Amino acid sequence: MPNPLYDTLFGRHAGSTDVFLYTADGGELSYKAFLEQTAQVAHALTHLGLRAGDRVAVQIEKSPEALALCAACAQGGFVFLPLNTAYTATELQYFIENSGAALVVCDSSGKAALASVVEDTGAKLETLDGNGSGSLMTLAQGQPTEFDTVDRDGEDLAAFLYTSGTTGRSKGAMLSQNNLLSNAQTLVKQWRFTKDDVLLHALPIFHTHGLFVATNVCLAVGCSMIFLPKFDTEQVLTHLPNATSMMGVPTFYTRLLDDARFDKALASHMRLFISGSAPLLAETHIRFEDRTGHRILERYGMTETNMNTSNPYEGERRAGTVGFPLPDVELKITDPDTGEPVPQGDVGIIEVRGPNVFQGYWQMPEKTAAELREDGFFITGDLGRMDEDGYVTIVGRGKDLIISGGFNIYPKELELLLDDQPGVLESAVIGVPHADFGETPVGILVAESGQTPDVAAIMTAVQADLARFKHPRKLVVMEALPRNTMGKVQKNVLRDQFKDLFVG
Ligand code: MCA
Ligand code: AMP
Repeated sequence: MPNPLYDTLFGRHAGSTDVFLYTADGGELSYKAFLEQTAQVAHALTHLGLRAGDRVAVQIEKSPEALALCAACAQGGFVFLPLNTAYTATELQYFIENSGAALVVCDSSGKAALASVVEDTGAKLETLDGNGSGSLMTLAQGQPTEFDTVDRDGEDLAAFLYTSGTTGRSKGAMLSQNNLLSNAQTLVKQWRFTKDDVLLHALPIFHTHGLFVATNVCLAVGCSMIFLPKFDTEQVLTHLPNATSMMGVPTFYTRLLDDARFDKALASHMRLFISGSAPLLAETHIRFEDRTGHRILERYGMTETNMNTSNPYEGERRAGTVGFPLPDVELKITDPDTGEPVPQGDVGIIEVRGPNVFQGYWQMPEKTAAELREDGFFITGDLGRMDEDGYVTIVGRGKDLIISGGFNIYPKELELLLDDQPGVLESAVIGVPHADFGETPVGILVAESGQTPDVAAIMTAVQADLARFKHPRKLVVMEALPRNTMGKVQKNVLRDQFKDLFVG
């Protein structure tokens, strides 16, 4: 039975004894063994009563078994919904409720906190730990190692990925099989991946970058991955000589450059370093080339669209730019007020259209209509320009977003929490430059008349419900927020005022 995503990325490797994953502990897993485990997990999911189209929400550590669960969702026709391992139970509750997940899979350590949430929604709860154990795997063991792949159409949904919003409420971006597949196939060609590649994989697998870009590109050609639990400079330096390619956020590259052992010899076996998810400073690009002789290939994408642009494999990789639109992606730069294309070279909002563009936000027709035009162009909210050679440069964001080490933080979410704190009249959260994470959040508080907010107590209170990476790095009390004549808070003024807090 046809199931384009499963058949193309997974099914065709059935029986292959080639290595799919090398693990940090020296182990290796063949495609055959991986797909047998996938089939067992697919049986386990079916035994749990899941039906095609059901959402499977997972907050689990990175492991081969976690990937098998993702593959099993493709094979069984379930919608995979990965969640950042840093999210707190409070944050998870919204995703589970909003998605209507039929099954939640979590680490054993998080089970107690989620029990009451799933009791309210009626979802089933199973565990899968970083070492591959847990109740889901117990169910899978002993199941047949073959599974009748469920019939799916390319337009059927394959994944939900939540992205935060400028209103502070996260939106479930619905991605179809074709969205994922078309982009993986395009990237393989664009970046010249072959079966002989060994991809050093140190990204998390709950976001587009580590899951759909890195993993799907590898699966699309049947190459191997060195599958590290997380980015750790020591581990990356150890495994780099055995790899041919690596994908990372800019923090990966600045951390490597900060280590004197990272040199030309260590990178001599590599053919490609790719960066994305956040701006790579031109300075990092140049330092990297000076040190290793490699020019990092920078590309640009979004959860809603997968990858949109890429610097060329052959040809000039231009520092500070994100390259050209991918072959099947139409890209235009428009005036935010009129939606009309701006003159060539001018700055405007980047809009994209193509087989990569998502199907809309889950149960949010107004938000979908506001960002996805009827003609199929998606309004990214990123500000960019295209030079006369066709290279796209991202010059800023039309949306209020902070990107810290490749993780997105929406100021509104933090501001809503800060505004609720005792003695706080209002607040503004800004992103300021940070040497390691690129940007980091700082909260500016204005006191209610006659009050002195307890900054330390406020910090503790907001941290309780927020994932660690979203915690404001500093809270500052000011007399008043700078506003323009329309009364709008001038965050650019604040950003300028606090720009040197964490660099220098
Ligand atoms: C961890 N911490 C962070 C971050 N990560 N704080 C701010 N920003 C972060 N990104 C916290 C830790 O909890 C820890 O807190 C402290 O910071 C320092 O931990 P450290 O060990 O240095 O962190 P790490 O574990 O090394 O993680 C940093 C990292 C990681 C390697 C940069 O965040 C990472 O792998 N980022 C990649 C994100 C990614 O894949 N984004 C793709 C999104 P404490 O010590 O106080 O407990 S997809 C996307 O954007 C689109 C589609 C695209 O174009 O790709
Ligand atoms: P996400 O919501 O996690 O998918 O993040 C997508 C956002 O990351 C984009 O809208 C951009 O603002 C940003 N982004 C991704 N790649 C790049 C890049 N190479 N340079 C600058 N920003 C990027």
